[in-house]
Amino acid sequence: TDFEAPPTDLITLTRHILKQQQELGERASGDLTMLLVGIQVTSKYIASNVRKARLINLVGLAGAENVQGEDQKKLDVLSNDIMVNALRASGKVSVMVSEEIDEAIIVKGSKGTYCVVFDPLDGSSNIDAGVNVGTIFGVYKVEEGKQGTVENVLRPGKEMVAAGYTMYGSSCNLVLTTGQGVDGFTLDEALGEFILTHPDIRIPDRGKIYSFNEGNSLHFYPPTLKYLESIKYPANGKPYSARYIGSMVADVHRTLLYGGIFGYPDDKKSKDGKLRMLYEAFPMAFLTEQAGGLATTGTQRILDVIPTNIHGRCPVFLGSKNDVEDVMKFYAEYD
Ligand code: AHM
Ligand code: MG
Repeated sequence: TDFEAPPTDLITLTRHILKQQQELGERASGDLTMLLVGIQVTSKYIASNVRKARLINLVGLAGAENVQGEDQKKLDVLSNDIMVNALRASGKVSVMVSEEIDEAIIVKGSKGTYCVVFDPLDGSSNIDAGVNVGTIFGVYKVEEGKQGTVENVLRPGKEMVAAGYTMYGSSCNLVLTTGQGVDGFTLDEALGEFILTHPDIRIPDRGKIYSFNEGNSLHFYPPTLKYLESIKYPANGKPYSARYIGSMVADVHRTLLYGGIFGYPDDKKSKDGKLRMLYEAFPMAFLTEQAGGLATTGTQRILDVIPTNIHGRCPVFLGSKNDVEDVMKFYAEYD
């Protein structure tokens, strides 16, 4: 068999972030670099716990409900504590918002110039079955004179300076944007390093896959139903394939790589849909746009929505440009 020498010039996530910082020259203080390096460590630690969960009795419920009234799993609580502790210790963060915590966390006395919003372990319904879950995060820079206030995170997603997710699946992948495109990294467990494996991810302009929880069809509004009908019964006789994992990180990851559309619409039961703006919709919309795709509520660009509540929700359709434009046409007809 042929021997292929391993690569000798690995681009680690840290190297990549440092290079981006150097390219910004004097404008960059290095604080965002430190912060992202900190987030990278939390992802490795969460990944290691997710992998061992069944063995060390970390599966199942923690016995409490979070602010959304959902049962918290042990791994949700653990992942949240890992993120909060690491971000607090970084010294770079003055405000945090976590899906698992009711109020925004104001880091007392922090001179940190960043705010981080995150869902420490998204897709928790999948944990106990060993199906992919992930961490989602977004970063805002503190506004002048607004140090340590919640107003800093009640801002539209277009003001985020970085966003990303880590997917805990058959491999552990971290996908990041700092507004200069999207890059994907894979954790090499032997090295304990995220290695650049997916440089400059570009989402295809059109895909062949749709990803919706169609079990909610009874509640869906006409534009969503008509759109779904159009891709299931197309004039060209080539319907789309369905793929729905129920972990946003995994469904979005596949959409970025293969193209197509992911949707969690508003409907008669959930007036703003299910997904949370700050730490689900905005980071994923930022990544999608940076990869050349689109992200809309149906009627509005997601990144333009102004949140009024840290746990507020919005409808989400994101993915390949042409596919998302098709949904928008159906919404425009019914407006
Ligand atoms: P969670 O934050 O409680 O895990 O819920 C968010 C998840 C997303 O990952 C996923 O896209 C969605 O909920 C799936 O919802 P449903 O089970 O209604 O299809
Ligand atoms: Mg979530």
